[in-house]
Amino acid sequence: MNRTLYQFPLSHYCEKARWLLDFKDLDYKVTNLFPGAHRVLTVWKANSTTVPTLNDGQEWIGDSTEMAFYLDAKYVLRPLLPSDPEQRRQAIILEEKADKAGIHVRRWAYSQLLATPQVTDLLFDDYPLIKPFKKPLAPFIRRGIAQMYQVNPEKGAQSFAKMMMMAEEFETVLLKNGGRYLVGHHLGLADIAVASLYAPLMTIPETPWASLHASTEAVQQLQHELSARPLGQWLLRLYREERHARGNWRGQ
Ligand SMILES: N[C@@H](CCC(=O)N[C@@H](CS)C(=O)NCC(=O)O)C(=O)O
Repeated sequence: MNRTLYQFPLSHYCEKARWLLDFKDLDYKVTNLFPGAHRVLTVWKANSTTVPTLNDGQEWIGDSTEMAFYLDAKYVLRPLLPSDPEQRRQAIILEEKADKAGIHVRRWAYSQLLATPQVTDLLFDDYPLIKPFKKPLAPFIRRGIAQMYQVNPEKGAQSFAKMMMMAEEFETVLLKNGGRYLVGHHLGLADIAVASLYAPLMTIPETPWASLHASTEAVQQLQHELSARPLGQWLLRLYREERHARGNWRGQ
């Protein structure tokens, strides 16, 4: 197999990329890059500063949205985007919004959880060469993450408001479309983007974030609230019924 997804195990954009590949029924290897050092490879090969980065044969793609377009163009079975032009347009708009919401989900979640031992474990435990240095390195990595993603209580509160406002928008679209999918009558790019980018807020078995549920009161409270709402119930259903993971999020 000549297809590798480079990732951080904890990243929800990487979950989105894994789900895109799984949806397409493609085999792939998952390789973890360490935050910071990842740029050596991603900038060199894909001209991108972020993961997920996909290497598919001769091709390198350094962004999850570009990956979706690339995969749909190259592997035409099981389309991620609808063929109807209006639905296609809607799906692309929703996907872009989901990517923006993902930034707020990440900032809020880190503002609640960055200091917890569970997050430290998730940041280090899948890197056998670095794990032995977890204790001395953890404060530097936490500081780097806080700086890079502007994680602080004030920004966290703003992000909470934004991600909830966007959740409401997605929920309205979902309910208008019958409650099963965001666009049309099949799982597609918009669903995968929204579900994976909000997934860290829920307790979903076999995802990187399953261990975080009991971490803080605010997270528990939000999970409780989301689980009682259509969007949360939809997200849990998608994971239960339509997330057929082939690759292992832990990578190697
Ligand atoms: N627009 C990008 C966003 C990906 C992204 O934000 N990745 C984060 C991890 S969640 C990353 O690589 N951060 C490291 C960095 O910016 O140096 C995509 O959809 O692929």
